[in-house]
Amino acid sequence: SDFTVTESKTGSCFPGVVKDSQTLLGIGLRRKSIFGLKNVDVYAFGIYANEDEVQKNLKENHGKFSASDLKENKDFSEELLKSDINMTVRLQIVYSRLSIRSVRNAFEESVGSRLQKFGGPDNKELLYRFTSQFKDDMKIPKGSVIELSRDHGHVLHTKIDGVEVGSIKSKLLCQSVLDLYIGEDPFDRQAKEHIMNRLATVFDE
Ligand code: DAO
Ligand code: DAO
Repeated sequence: SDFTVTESKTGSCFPGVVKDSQTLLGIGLRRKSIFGLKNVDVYAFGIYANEDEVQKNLKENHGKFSASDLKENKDFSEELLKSDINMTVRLQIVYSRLSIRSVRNAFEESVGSRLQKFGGPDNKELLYRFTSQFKDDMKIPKGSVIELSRDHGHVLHTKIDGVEVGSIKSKLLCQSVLDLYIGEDPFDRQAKEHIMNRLATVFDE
């Protein structure tokens, strides 16, 4: 399966499959308002998981639901976030003036709020451990590909253009990063819906 999917607004291409037979479940767009004025497209993203693994791990609890029940089921996405199932978020940068400073700031805001939501207020150290992976002299021009992947044992690996820049073992961090895309208040609602529909079909098989 060497197909690719193109995000239509930005032209970003996503491979159909990444490592360990994780297949593309859905794509979306991360936008951000700058100066409280205009929304800019920052990156396109694709979310991946091995569907057999999802089925094996979650079917026991959710097998009794039909696919359409599952789409409405908040517990299902929460369980997926907390689980130890391998998942990958692939980001393709479309904003051409991204500085490491603005990545750090955005991350403190987006991931920081999730760390607080799931783990309480004492997570500055964890946030700092993550952001200190980004060095000030790193460049992330338009077209850069960043991969965040959760591997067994709740290890979050960060890769930039195929090169690993660091890994952190933390269930809370993994859950918080995935929450941005498939949690309660996702960056791209339509993308989340699409991903959940796709996973629901796994349970019909
Ligand atoms: O130039 O300060 C600015 C505005 C750009 C907004 C950038 C948001 C960064 C979002 C996180 C990107 C993670 C790769
Ligand atoms: O979109 O708000 C957001 C956060 C997304 C997580 C991005 C982490 C990417 C880290 C890349 C560092 C590049 C030097």
